[in-house]
Amino acid sequence: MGQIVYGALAPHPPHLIYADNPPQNEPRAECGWETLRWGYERMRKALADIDYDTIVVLSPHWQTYVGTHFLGVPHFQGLSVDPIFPNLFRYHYDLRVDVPLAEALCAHASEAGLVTRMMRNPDFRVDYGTIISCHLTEPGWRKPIVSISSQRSAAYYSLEVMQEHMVALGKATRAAIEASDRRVVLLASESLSHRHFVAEPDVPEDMSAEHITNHHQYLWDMKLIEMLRSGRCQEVIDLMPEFTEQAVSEADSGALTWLLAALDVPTYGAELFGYGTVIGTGNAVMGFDPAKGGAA
Ligand code: 2X7
Ligand code: FE2
Repeated sequence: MGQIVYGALAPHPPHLIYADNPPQNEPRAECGWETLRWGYERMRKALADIDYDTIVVLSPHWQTYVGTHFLGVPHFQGLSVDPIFPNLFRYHYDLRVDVPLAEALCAHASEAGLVTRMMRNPDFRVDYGTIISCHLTEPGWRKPIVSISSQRSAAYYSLEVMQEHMVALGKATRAAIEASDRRVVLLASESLSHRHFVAEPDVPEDMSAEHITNHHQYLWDMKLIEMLRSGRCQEVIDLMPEFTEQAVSEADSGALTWLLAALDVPTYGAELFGYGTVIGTGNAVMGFDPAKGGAA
């Protein structure tokens, strides 16, 4: 029987790749955003002790307006350029997809009443949210992935409709994985508060310019982190529409709601590996370990 062996909040600011200087990325940096990069390092250490087959990620930067889509081609290769930060992120990706698991997820979601589609275009450009969260979680790309689009029901209908869809998608994700033979790590690829500056310093990695955009956003980030750390995940789901609106959060993608629902709404705490701001947005790297019941 398959199993979800780990679930993480795994934000995807391109700045973290830029500052890490991996060979796949063209621009080079001196330093920057260490609290988050070291946070990912700690999460990778935690994952090193866990045996898993596939990473399943939901990203805000693959946006679909009619239903939820799943990558459905075994191999993708290309150049991903961040449209806002082409100076920081020009990344040559080469990744494998666990197509049978993607098809199982798609079928289960469809049976649950969601509109779904497999994405079979071999020339499709994989979104940078998927690439960055997967790279920072497993820089060796040794595991195949399943990438799930963000259905923009929050924008098209309302945050409440998004919540209903994502809870259903989370439950379907769990059921599909349990019916498979895969051990899976789930990633919700998103920032928490997401109000950002509209200009960057001359030296992008100049950390004297980096801080949260305002106190209000910081308070929301700390509130969410504290609730996740103490396993108050149903409260997080209940608060999500208000949080998303007030903190202009990337949770409008549905990624965090999906993650919590797929983990069966944990009552144990997530471990906080790191928190930091990126061009004013709030980002936390956090992991739920169902086997340990969470060690906050
Ligand atoms: O997509 C992003 C993000 N989520 C956070 C910060 C900066 C840039 O891009
Ligand atoms: Fe983003």
